[in-house]
Amino acid sequence: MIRAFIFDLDGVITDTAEYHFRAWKRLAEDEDLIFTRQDNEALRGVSRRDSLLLLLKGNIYPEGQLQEMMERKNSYYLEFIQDINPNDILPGAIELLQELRSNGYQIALGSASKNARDVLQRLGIEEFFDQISDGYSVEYQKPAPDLFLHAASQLKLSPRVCVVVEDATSGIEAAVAGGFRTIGIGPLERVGIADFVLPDLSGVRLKDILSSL
Ligand code: B16
Ligand code: MG
Repeated sequence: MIRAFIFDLDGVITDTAEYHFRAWKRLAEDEDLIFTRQDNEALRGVSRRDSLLLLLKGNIYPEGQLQEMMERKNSYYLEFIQDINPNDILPGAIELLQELRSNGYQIALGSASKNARDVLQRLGIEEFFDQISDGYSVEYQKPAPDLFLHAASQLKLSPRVCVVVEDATSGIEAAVAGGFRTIGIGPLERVGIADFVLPDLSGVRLKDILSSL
């Protein structure tokens, strides 16, 4: 029996990936590094620190410089997300959240982002979430299962009765490792190991999910 849904944020509820890309791109330009949209795909769902390490392509930098670059990238990102508003919620997300709510399911957020609360607030959908697990909640980020386990334990539920909705390979791997049921959002080559794969949330109804898991 399913009792709760844990939603990823970027790529599932809203598309902040474009703003993350622009912010990393600007940092890369500052530092005379090459960073393409294709490089950005590997950063999907990956923490800020691990994203920076990928961008630096194995080159070693002192910790202080890494911290400064992460802060600079985040200041660019914060500039880009200033105008986020409820129109930026991806199709179908609100309808599904409403249906889950009215059917008594618990809802949590499981996002690697340290800006997740800010983004939820700008989207105007904080009230849907019983619990928020974000980039501050655990030390080890996806693909470690810790973030989703944190969300389940905050909800006081076993992973077996929670469904994780994720768009990143690292996120689905994290959920599988934690013993959750999974819905993958996106192409099969990215989220094919999920129990149920959907291109996006538009038109998705609770009964379709329950019959497919
Ligand atoms: P921040 P998600 C992830 O969000 C993004 O997909 C990823 O691109 C980003 O690096 C990560 O959050 C950390 O974000 O720099 O804001 O702390 O998909 O887990 O909702
Ligand atoms: Mg995501």
